[in-house]
Amino acid sequence: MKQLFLFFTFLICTNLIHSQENLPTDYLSKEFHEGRREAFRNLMPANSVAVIFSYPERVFSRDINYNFHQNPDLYYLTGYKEPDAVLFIFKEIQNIGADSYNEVFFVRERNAAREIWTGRRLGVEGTKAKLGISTVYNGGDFKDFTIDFKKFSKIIYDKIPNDITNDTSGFDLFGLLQTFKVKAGINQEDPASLGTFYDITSTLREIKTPEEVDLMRKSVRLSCVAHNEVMKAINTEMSENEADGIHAYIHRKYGAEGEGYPPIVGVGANGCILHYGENNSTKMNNQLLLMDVGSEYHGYSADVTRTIPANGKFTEEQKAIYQLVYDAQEAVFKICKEGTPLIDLNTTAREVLANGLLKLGIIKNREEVKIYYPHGCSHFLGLDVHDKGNFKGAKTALKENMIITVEPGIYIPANSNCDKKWWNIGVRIEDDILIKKDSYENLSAESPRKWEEIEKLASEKSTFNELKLPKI
Ligand SMILES: [Mn+2]
Repeated sequence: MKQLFLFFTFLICTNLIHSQENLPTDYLSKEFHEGRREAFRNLMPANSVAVIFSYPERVFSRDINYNFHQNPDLYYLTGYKEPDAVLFIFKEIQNIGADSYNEVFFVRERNAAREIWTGRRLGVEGTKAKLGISTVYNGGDFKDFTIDFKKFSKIIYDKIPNDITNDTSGFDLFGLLQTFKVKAGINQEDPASLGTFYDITSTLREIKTPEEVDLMRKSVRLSCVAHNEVMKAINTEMSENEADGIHAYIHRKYGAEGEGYPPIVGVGANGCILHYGENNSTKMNNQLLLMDVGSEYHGYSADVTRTIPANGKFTEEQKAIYQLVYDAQEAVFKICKEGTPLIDLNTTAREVLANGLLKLGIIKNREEVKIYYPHGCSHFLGLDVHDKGNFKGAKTALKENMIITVEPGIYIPANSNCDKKWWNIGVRIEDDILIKKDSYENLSAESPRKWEEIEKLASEKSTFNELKLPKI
């Protein structure tokens, strides 16, 4: 009987596994996610339970949602990519009746009718088979599931969103959150729980495992190919949106799901807006183009910025600012290794930029550097473009297998208090750096940074120059 049951389970699973063909084969393995859950459990205090919800779905247009993006913490711990789910990780083994487990995962129920409309669902059996989690139930089972939250010394959870839709089923994210709050007796978020959750996920995620480094390498490399192709394709008649589109095409050509953040593609004055996102200037003319664009590959975000002249040649002023930002970046690279305090990265960049701006006569005293360099030099990079990491002040130092950005910049908007020959020059150069014991590896080295090399690449032809489409 048991064999027969196993046979049918196998059939169902096989059916599920084969239900979608030609999927990528380089997703994180279930062993990776299992290892991360175990590492998470090791950092939990005694007699505690951690609760990790999926992200909410968000409306794009009336009854159409944005493409769903999973909560990176839940993805990291499970590989599950669907909404309406909640994971419980227990520090100790729980024995309820005949059942024994140290994690329980509630997922979206399979529903043939809904799946025709909104896509395949892994369901309970698929989650067990593909993600290797053994205790899995439908979200609808959570309400009657016995978890006595009062017996735990600590319940660890992340911020609870209060602006999500309620499909009234009781087992969408809204229903799961409500049920959790009632069961756990939570009326108000406990800052200590949020703090513990952040500390644990940051401690894990700030150090990349070899599997993660492989995916990061891929994400960053293919983003570099995209930057290089735009450098070749660029011309004064191109629109910001078209440059954005070339990035997007190349990302997808290499199998990336999309971009890790809204692309910043800004010419001239637009390049001086730090998080410019309209990308709607119809012509580049003879301006500088700042492109801060990175792919998301299997969850992992690249974050690469290149600044290039649309006509292929830097002016003297553009070159002077560009070289200064380049020098700042080089100075920071030199101290990229385990043990360097994180704040030294920004201090070093600011020092070089302040000296340079003084020399060019753009500022009168060192303090004014923050007018033209208003942001920091580095952030962690990974599943989130501004990835989680434990920054605890001046003593926090770089560690082996962290991945950070190094991204100095200078932005001189029109009407700045300097010679107007500098106006509307915005330059940022951003690379993705893997920290090693005594050195670093620049994962984005495939895209040129030296102004001479950029001009050389810009003089080459791109396959996109040959693309002929009808006029409309
Ligand atoms: Mn960045």
